[in-house]
Amino acid sequence: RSVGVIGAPFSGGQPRAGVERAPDLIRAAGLLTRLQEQGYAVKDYGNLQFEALLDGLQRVRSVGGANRKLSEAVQEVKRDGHTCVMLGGDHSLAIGSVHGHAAAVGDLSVLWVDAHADINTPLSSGTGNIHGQPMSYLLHELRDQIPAQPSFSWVQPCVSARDVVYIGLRDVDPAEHYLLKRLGVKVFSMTEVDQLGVARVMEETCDYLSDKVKKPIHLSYDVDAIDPSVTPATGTPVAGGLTYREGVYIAEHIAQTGLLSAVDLVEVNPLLCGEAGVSSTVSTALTLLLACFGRLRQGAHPPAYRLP
Ligand code: DIR
Ligand code: MN
Ligand code: MN
Ligand code: MN
Repeated sequence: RSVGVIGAPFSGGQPRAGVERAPDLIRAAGLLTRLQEQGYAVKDYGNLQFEALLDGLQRVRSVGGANRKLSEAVQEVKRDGHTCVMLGGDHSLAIGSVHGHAAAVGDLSVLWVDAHADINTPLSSGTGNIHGQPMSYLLHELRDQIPAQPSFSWVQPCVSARDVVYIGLRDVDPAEHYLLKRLGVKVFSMTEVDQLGVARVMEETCDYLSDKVKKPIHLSYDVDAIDPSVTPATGTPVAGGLTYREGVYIAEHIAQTGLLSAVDLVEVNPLLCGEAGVSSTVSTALTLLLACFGRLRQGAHPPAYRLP
């Protein structure tokens, strides 16, 4: 029962500055001590330092370089035997995080909790922002859709479409919708959350992911999955998101599988709203992470507890 925390203060996968400040904010909210109080040994691997590169508008070289570094760091955390927590930064960092995780442990299940599918290819993307594309770099099935880019030559696709589940989608581009349907990816959009309720969504998610072999789970949690009334401090908020309670339930349920092997918490940007909104967003991010590591809302006590 140990956690390794990596800070990845990187914003080059999208145009809004500020998201690089999130790792320190989430630590300052008490992540490390709270995890220790939950019974985990915690090792903080610190913040990665990314080189400033001369780069084009979409910062392909910066994003490639940052993710290469992150992949190495995640491999180290996994080889040290910890569950990995990657504090972003923007969601382009999932390329390095999932890649490093798979390089260290082999086949993975990926649970992607997000308002967005982040499966645009470099050619299908309307914005060019790489935080809207990480899944296309990771999927075996999309290998031939990724043009050769020197800064990404180190990336090998490492996830199969059948091992991916999405929850929370509500802003999906036409090309993304086409790809999700063509690849037969399991998706619980907000419509299915409304229809089934989050408890059944999580039952079906776990049944689906552990159908044959139980693979280690990579949870990639974009804070914009949660409704912007709760988490406004994010770059691409979309109305109609998960409630705080639904968001926490997803994390609680994944913790109970015992298969959680790496978590990304990304897209917290403190420069995009007022102080109250930032504080609500950061404390929600913290709560989600604590729930990933077994915190239950019913409370808890050590086995040897005695009344004072
Ligand atoms: C859009 C928005 N689909 C894009 N994606 C976002 O830029 O590709 N992802 N905001 O997080
Ligand atoms: Mn995302
Ligand atoms: Mn998103
Ligand atoms: Mn289950």
